[in-house]
Amino acid sequence: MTTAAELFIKCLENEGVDNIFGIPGEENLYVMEALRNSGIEFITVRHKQAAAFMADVHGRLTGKAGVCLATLGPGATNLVTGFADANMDRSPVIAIAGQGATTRMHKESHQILDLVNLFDPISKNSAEIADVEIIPELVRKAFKDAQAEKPGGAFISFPENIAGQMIESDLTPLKVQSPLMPDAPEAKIRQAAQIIDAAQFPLIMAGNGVIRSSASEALITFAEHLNAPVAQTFMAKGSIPFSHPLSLGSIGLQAHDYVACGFDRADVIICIGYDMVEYPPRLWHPNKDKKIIHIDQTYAEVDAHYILEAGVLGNISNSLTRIAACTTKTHAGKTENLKGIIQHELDDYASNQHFPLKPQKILYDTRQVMGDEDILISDVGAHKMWIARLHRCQRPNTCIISNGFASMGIGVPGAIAAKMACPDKNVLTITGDAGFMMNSQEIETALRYQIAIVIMIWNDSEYGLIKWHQERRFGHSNNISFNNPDFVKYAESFGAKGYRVDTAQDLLPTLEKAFADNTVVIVDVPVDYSENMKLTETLGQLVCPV
Ligand SMILES: Cc1ncc(C[n+]2csc(CCOP(=O)(O)OP(=O)(O)O)c2C)c(N)n1
Repeated sequence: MTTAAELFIKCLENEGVDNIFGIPGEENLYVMEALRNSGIEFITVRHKQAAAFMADVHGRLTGKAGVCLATLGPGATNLVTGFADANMDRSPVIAIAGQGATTRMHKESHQILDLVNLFDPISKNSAEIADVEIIPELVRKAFKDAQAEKPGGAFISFPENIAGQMIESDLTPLKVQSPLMPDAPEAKIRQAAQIIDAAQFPLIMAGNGVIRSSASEALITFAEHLNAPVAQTFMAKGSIPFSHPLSLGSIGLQAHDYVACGFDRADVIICIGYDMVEYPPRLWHPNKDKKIIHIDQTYAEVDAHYILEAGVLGNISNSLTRIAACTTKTHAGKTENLKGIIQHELDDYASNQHFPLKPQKILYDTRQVMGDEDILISDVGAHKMWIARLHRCQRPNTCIISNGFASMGIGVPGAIAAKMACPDKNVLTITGDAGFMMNSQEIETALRYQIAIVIMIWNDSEYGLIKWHQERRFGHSNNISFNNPDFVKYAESFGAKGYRVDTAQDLLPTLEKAFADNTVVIVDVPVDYSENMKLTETLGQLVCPV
């Protein structure tokens, strides 16, 4: 005889879960007890929001659902932001919350809240284990829904009286069947090829779906075959190496960036794994004058600025290979001007000695220290915009940016999950000082589990991105300043290491030392955000090179 909680944990093992991020609570005592005898490691964290962000980044990097756990009421509500972030960033995540006994859920009762309804609008599937009999089905369905394209969140509420029930029947986990994405119909492949052959300047926009479906190699071959330039959304950075001659860089800054110039000239845009949650079509297709080809595993969202000339649904790599085989024309490519400007911008700052440091200089040096396979996790703020534009990302899944829900606070927990998933890689998070303080408590978690990460804080004592927006809109800013702790002492108080960068030439050796320390290290970098408005002015006056 086993408990329902033991069966539940067996079902998680059956799904290949190796760790759960969370905080134990009174209503999941049976689940915690069942975990003791399982092969699953429970990572005890300091805030449930961080647990959800960890599951989020785990899901994004591995393609397998990350799992987080909390208790009922306030424990579950604490999961919400990180879970919503995963759901909208299309990362597979399972959130499990304890719940009060079913005998008290129909009335006002201590800490009871309708969790299934709370999570419903922020998940693909939200359900309660109302009976032990349904555990194998419910768990299989949660994982299947979370991991199917487009991936997202599944929520499971587990009432404590059900979790503790003894099971006499022979309930066992259901067989896991991985769905195979079918190939696109031939007629659609030919239609797309004809449109591309007839194009003057086809341009490829790669989205996160390329990375999720491991289609990077097929994308590169496709672009080379067509000799067509490739822009990437923030979440598709690395789908083609920055150094590739056909790579335009990242698109998504809500202004007329250099990369957008490629869009102005293009008559056909080939969107591959593109997700408009990242970058709305009206920003890159304001005049509705281009032909759009949608190549993805799911059908396109409806948008007045995203009316398709052709939709090719199916396995992305297979579609790209077959479309390329049907095309006969090689195109102009011709991206040197655009690419050159961005590379120039970086090179110009390579030996900039200004203090506080310029964002361009920080990102130049960061790339010098990080190997192509090392992972950078961005938090959310002005620093994210600079990372998206200027971080030269070479490989898929080596620059993680949240750009669907785009929640601050992902940096530190995200870095912890990334290092756990990829222990052989160096992991750096770049975070604003505000976003850092939202989940800085997880430094203790990282130290306790001996997870070595480097946390670089861009220190401006302000909500930098909001100041940027206020100045752009109104010419002044208000209510965006705050004071910071001494970040070096803060790090040391946890038993971590802390370094402050006092001159521009300090940064490179400090970063090298930080990675060599092989522990949790904070690097406090004063940043000169006067560059933000300068960038706005430059982009405002931008005339696209022809
Ligand atoms: C949880 C959350 N709250 C608020 C926002 C809105 N927001 C986006 S960036 C930002 C300021 C970020 O400041 P900081 O972390 O210091 O980074 P910086 O912009 O200075 O680089 C705010 C308030 C958000 N995206 N997520």
